[in-house]
Amino acid sequence: MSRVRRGAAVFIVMLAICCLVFFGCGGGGHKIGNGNGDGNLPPVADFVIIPTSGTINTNFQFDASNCSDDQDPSSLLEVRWDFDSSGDWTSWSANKIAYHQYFSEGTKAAKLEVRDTGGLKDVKTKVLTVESGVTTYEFVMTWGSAGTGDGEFHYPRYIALGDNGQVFVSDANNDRIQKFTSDGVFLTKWGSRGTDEGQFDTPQGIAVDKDGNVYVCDGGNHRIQKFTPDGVFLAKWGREGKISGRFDFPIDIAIDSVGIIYVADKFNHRIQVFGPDGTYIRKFGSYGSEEGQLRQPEDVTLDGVGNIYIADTSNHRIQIFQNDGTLIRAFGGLGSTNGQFNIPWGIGLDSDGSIYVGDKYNHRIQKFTSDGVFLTQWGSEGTDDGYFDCPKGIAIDDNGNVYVADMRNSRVQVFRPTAP
Ligand SMILES: [Ca+2]
Ligand SMILES: [Ca+2]
Repeated sequence: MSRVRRGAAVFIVMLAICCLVFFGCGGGGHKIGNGNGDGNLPPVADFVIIPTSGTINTNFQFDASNCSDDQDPSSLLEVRWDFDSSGDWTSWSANKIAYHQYFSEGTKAAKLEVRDTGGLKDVKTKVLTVESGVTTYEFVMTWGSAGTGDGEFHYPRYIALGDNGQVFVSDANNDRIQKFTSDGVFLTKWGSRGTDEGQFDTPQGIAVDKDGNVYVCDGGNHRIQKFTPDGVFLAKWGREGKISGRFDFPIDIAIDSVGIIYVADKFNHRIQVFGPDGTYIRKFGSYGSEEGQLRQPEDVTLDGVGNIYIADTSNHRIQIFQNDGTLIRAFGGLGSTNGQFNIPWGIGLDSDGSIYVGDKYNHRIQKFTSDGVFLTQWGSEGTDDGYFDCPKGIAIDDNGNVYVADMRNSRVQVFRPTAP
């Protein structure tokens, strides 16, 4: 056989093999099988993501129930997931529903792989966007200006909200309490400079009990005074001193659901606890910078389960205690970056347990999770709407609106949360 004819024969054999592969195994060219001769086809991967977009708080549901196959019912197909295309796959499972939460914002490429009982596979990728989900705050309204008239202030310090949304403000350097509607309409006022019942020396923290009665820290008189919702004097207790039950400038007050009263006793560097009638019960805290110690605490606030949040002001931190005085956690430190403070001296808690802090010389409000993780902050020094000059007391209503005593601007400012 000549070299040419032998080459032609090889070519024909090769062509025959190609045809056999193409038509024999390919089933006439309209199907591609697995090579086992059973005609099995790969499954088709498909899935939906619910919701289609979300935040770092969203637990996304991934549903691959719509995967299909030529031979196997969906129940026999197995799936696995790589939720962020990291190469880190879940285990194979016949369960078509999976859940995943993303802890960082950004665009994610979620991958599904499906396989049939013959081992044939298919992959599908879908892209979703995860937002940060952090609520921000926008200015709503302000009221007040420097002065002594109704609705005017001289260095307002603390704010408390009544059951019907009334806003009580300690107008400290005017030695009085003022009461407003939630829209800032002046309702009433009481108090003047002095030591008689119903008079004040720079009133500070305010608390409203379940009956609507108003407790006021009468700082310079080293006592607590109790009033009706309209300011009629009811009771008082305390005098200057270091022993239990006495005060050295009581500056903030909080009342729990059964009427137990907590007082931040500023220059005694402690929290004192009283019964509803002012009977001394116990105290905790001592001067120092170790964990659990206090230096000039200026705010005490309670959450719904009785934990105690303290602005440990001169230590530039927030400390959270259990009801028995055991420290849960401390966070903060002197500075101006997120999560640091320069004289934190006001605390607000919302119904979700988030913590708001009046950060005096950083002229801003900072918001944290109940675990003390920084969430957001707003404000800087100034006199325009939304700016602050030493923001102090904070109160949050049931709708998440944040009321701030903007001390050296002698006004109240209100902010509302905006959906992320
Ligand atoms: Ca198949
Ligand atoms: Ca408080």
